[in-house]
Amino acid sequence: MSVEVERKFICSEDTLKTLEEIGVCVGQRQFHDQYFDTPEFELTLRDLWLRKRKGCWELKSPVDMVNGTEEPNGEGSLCTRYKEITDLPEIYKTVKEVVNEAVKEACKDGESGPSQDDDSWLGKLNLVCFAEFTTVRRSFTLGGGVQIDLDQADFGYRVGEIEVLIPEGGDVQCAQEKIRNAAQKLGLAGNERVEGKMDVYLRTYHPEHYAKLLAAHVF
Ligand code: V4E
Repeated sequence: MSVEVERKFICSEDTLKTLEEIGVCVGQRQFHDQYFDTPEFELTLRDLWLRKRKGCWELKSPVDMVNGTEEPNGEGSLCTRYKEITDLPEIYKTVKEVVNEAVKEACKDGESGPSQDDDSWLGKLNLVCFAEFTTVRRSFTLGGGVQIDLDQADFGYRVGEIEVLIPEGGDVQCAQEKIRNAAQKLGLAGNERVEGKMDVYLRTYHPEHYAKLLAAHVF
């Protein structure tokens, strides 16, 4: 399992020019994401993000700093850290643990577990699609395990992310340091949090869901 440490940024023309000078473009791809939750938002209110991308299931769950001594407004507060679970039985187990008791009970009998080509487990866990959009992504590498993605979502939002993948239990502070260096090279000055695609999607299309996540300090 890997942990994705990342910082989002708004890519100005100047930043793009610098990126094209100092980075290596490793390709462009397009993908469609579908995100799932219960009607009571039991997953997203816990900052759990279940999605299907290119036919594969992924669950992103937040990673806490063990000895987190982050200075406020430092790189740590700009970076998010999420564990990426891609093993479907593991995803199912994690999701089942957080959905409400009534649903859990209903799943107890004749439980066979999910399979990649059968999505009936979604209905059993009361999961419905609450967001779907397509992204065109251009990726660059800066070396040292630093990847930069420039995303254009089909609902009109553009955002960049600097990301470093580390193994679970790996050195988050080292990853944050690499991200800080990359941000400096790209001339990113601001210290304010930049919205992700989901923030903008929910704020625009599902303001009630968005308000609940804001109130729960997920966004
Ligand atoms: C973790 C998360 C969500 C799931 C989507 O994550 P994100 O990295 O924004 O999407 P994407 O398409 O870049 O995924 P990748 O290809 O890198 O795996 S939706 C909301 N969150 C939480 C979150 C947050 N609280 N704040 C910020 C700035 N981003 C994400």
